[in-house]
Amino acid sequence: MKRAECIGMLYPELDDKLVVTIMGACAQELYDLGHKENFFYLQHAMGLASSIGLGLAMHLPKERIVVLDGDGSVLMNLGTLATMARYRPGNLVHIIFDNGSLLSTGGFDSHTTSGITDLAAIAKGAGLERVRSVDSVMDFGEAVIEAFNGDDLSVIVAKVAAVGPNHYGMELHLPENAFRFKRLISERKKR
Ligand SMILES: Cc1ncc(C[n+]2csc(CCOP(=O)(O)OP(=O)(O)O)c2C)c(N)n1
Repeated sequence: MKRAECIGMLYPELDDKLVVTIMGACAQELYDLGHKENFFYLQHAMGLASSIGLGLAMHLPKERIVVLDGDGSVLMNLGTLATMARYRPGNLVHIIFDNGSLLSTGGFDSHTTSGITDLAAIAKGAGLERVRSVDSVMDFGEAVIEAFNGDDLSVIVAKVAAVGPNHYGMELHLPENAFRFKRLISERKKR
């Protein structure tokens, strides 16, 4: 399965949520479907999308936070899984697209290539309880619905092909995206 297919399936469900993505291919695939003000593409800071998502989830209990992550990024910040398990905000859904690759910087193999490292097992070992590993679009959709309908922190490790967009480039740069995202959160807090 391709990450773009999963993101396409997810896209209509994201309007009422706050979404944080990693940089590069994943961000581009979401952006290409049409930017929305509730999307924050964390450029450059590899590994930290989950930490930002965790912070948002803990401080905004009325919001549902979705993090779109990558295997390389999670491997760079494995401690995030233990911190998530410890604080366990029920409004956080952490989706890890595991393509076994550092795709956005040339497609180098990551440690999950050929099943060497099992991120779902690491997440469970870190203390996370709702962890699902999926490798079909159907199972991905089911796991997402289950996560969105539930009220416990969920991790979905989606095994995807190491393919991405055929172009990179956004009209929206990081500072502007960050300011607008923060403003949107402030507005929503007043509701
Ligand atoms: C600290 C740091 N190191 C390296 C990079 C360069 N970099 C940007 S994206 C990326 C690969 C990310 O891999 P993954 O999270 O698996 O996502 P994918 O690109 O495969 O979608 C790398 C190495 C960076 N942005 N920050």
